[in-house]
Amino acid sequence: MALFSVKMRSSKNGLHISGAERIVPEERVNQVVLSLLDRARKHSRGRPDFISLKVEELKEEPVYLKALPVYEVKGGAPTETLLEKLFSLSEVPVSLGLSFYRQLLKGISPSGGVMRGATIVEVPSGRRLEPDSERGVRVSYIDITDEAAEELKRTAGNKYTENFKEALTLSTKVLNHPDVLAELCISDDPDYTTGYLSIKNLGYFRLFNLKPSGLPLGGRVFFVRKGVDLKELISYFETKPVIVSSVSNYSSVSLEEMEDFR
Ligand code: WAQ
Ligand code: MG
Repeated sequence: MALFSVKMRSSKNGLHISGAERIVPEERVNQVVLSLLDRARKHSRGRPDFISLKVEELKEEPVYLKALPVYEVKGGAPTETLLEKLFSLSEVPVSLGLSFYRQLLKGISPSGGVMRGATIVEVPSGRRLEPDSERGVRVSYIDITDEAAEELKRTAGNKYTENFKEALTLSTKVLNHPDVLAELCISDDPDYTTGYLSIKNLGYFRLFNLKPSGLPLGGRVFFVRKGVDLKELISYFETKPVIVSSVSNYSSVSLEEMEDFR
């Protein structure tokens, strides 16, 4: 059965309000178009005056992936201490990781704001590789099956959010590329203070209070190996269809317990 990509984005007075995408079989396209339309109209950031819906048949078979294992990082230590520990478990030098964390909180685009996409950072040089640093690189053609989403809801319990589901889906695609070493993400939503650091071969570490409440800044950093084929990498992010079809474990970990990952 043919699969279709359905994408929605909305804006008001030219300013972005929301966006979402699904990958579904042909028979569910009508239903999904309506639900995305509904979602666009009811968004908390305002009533849009422009909604774009795009329906497109997939030209390529999707890759089906198991979601990254999720670890809630227990608090009790300063955020930078937790990040330092996590970066020390990755191939990203701690000082480089922390420096990009601070840049995200200051506004990482050349004009000092948020980027629409992510920055790609070469390890260990710290060189930024994305062709357009104002916009960044957007990951697209991603979805999670209803069954996997239900299972994620069950395992995450009261820590489940839609933002979390979508971020885990995106990060599972990103970390699946062999040259991606880690991804750091901070929401640009002023009230969404939970972010994450995903680390190759370890998983998705959820960090609460990664940014101060009220801050309208954030972004994503993809840390990649030196020598990566950049064109191939960007093409994978932008065009390869990926569906998360099962989940891994959901657990929590303290600063001390992180030593066990070494
Ligand atoms: N591809 C690449 N970068 C993106 C994309 C995309 N599709 N969408 C957003 N970004 C970048 C962009 O710079 C945004 O400013 C930034 O990421 C944050 O996007 O476990 O809500 O949609 O609960 O605000 C994390 C969930 C939620 C943590 C992240 O991101 C958890 C979130 P937002
Ligand atoms: Mg946002």
